[in-house]
Amino acid sequence: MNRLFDLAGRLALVTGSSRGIGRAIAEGYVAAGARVVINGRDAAAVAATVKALGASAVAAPFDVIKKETVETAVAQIEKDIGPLDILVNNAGMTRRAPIVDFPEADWREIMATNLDSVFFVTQAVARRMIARSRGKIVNICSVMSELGRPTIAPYTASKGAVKMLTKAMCAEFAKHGITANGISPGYFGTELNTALMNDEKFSAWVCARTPAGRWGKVEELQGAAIFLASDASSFVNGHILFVDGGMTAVV
Ligand code: GCO
Repeated sequence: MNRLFDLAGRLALVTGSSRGIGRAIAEGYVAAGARVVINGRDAAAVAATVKALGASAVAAPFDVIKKETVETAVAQIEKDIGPLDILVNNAGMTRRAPIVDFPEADWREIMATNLDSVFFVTQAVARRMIARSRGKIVNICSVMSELGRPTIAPYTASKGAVKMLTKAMCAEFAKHGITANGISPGYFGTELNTALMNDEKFSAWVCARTPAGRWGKVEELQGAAIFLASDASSFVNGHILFVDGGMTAVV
């Protein structure tokens, strides 16, 4: 049974993996036997994460929102480190303000980080996966791929788009032996949510709105990420797997 979830001999690129959900997924992949390319814009943070993860981790600090940079970086990774078996499009950010007050620059930064990056990195990696007739793509969506709440409209729009991009990838890539699936986290204790976790009222709302009655721990995303990157999900495609403590199952 373990063979189904074994990532030994596989190489994964996890964008935005120097911290938060991306780092947790990278740690899970190392534990499952994979080598992992750690990515982020901050080279020092990437280096620190690689040091912490050990010999199975390799640094690739590049900006995922620039198409040319992405193409060069992916070519370099495949030349210097090896062919990518797994891609996790995780890089993401948020800002919070009412729609009518939302600055244009913030809208564009969120869409570039959360959506353009998924498109550009997937273009570069999937082209090579197609040539090899195999690959596993995992896109980090959100409960906001399905639900809205005030002050995060750009983030919500971006995560809804990532959900649909995942299904579009399935439509084009499945015949090449590639699966493309999404993971939709609920409310997790990450830097992206520090302000919310420190807000007693909001945190109480999250715990009441989540059937599990609590915030998620990032290590609780590792199982879903390993499943969707492994042979265990060979006939799972275009699926969005919610890891949200039941939030989207209830009113
Ligand atoms: C917020 C939060 C959410 C969650 C996450 C859930 O402002 O409501 O940041 O966006 O963090 O996206 O999947």
